[in-house]
Amino acid sequence: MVQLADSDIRTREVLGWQGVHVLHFMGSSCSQKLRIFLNLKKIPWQSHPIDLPSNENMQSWFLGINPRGLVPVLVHDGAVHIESNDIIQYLEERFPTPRLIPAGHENEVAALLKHEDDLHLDLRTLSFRFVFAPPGPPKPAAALESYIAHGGTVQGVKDHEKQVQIEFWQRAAREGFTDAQARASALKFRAEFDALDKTLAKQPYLMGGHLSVLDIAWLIYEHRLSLAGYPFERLHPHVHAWAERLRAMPEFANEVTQLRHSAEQLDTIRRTQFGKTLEMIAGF
Ligand SMILES: N[C@@H](CCC(=O)N[C@@H](CS)C(=O)NCC(=O)O)C(=O)O
Repeated sequence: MVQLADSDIRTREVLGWQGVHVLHFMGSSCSQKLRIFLNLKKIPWQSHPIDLPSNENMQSWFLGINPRGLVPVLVHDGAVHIESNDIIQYLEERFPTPRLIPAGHENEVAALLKHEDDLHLDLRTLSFRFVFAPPGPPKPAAALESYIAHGGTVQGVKDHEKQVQIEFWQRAAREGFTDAQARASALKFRAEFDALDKTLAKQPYLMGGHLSVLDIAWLIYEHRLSLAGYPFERLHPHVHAWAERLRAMPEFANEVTQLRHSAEQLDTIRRTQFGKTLEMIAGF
């Protein structure tokens, strides 16, 4: 679990926040995952929107709460928790009903969520290439400089994960999101969703007969990749049917229907992205 140490937290006002507070962004996939979890659990929470497109997450107020500069962040009774999957596992312990991690499967679920999180930068690559499609570098140099200069620690030590983020944005500024990167990321997801499709051919949810956090986590990926033009219905029909069922539930629908672009804009981005769609680049 990543609960920050007192010395990591420079924005001291959050230490006085009582109850469940979430710093998040409407269109962020990890924030959507956490909000769906909170909806299903019916946990009351206070919202603190952080505007990623204007790089609010790279300014010192937010970096004083999460030195990684990432959303979502949970502040629970003055304790700061980062990393969406850790936040979810922490809240599952504190608010055990309804169960979204089956009893006795905590370690297995933790490993499966870690595997899902390891694909996050691949999701980001495909999102920036096919969904957000910014005309220039995704992070302006000034925002990136502020982020780098801030420093900060996680659990008292200099943070390796922040360096990973810096390198991701620096590379994006240098090279953009190339065909080769997009193809490699798409192929990773194809292998994952091939396996999930086999599972969902046999059972209604990823862990069997009941909805779990794994359904939430993978639905979020499926949803974003659908927006990027990934052909789920053709390649993974059971995943497609499962996703349609989940998206029809209000706890999911409220979080995934709001987009930064209209459907028409998305379609235009998809078709005009250097003249190439995800399907063409990945060879799907
Ligand atoms: N492993 C992290 C990943 C969090 C993450 O990358 N969040 C994205 C939004 S989905 C973010 O804050 N990006 C910062 C940015 O776009 O500047 C988690 O699960 O919380």
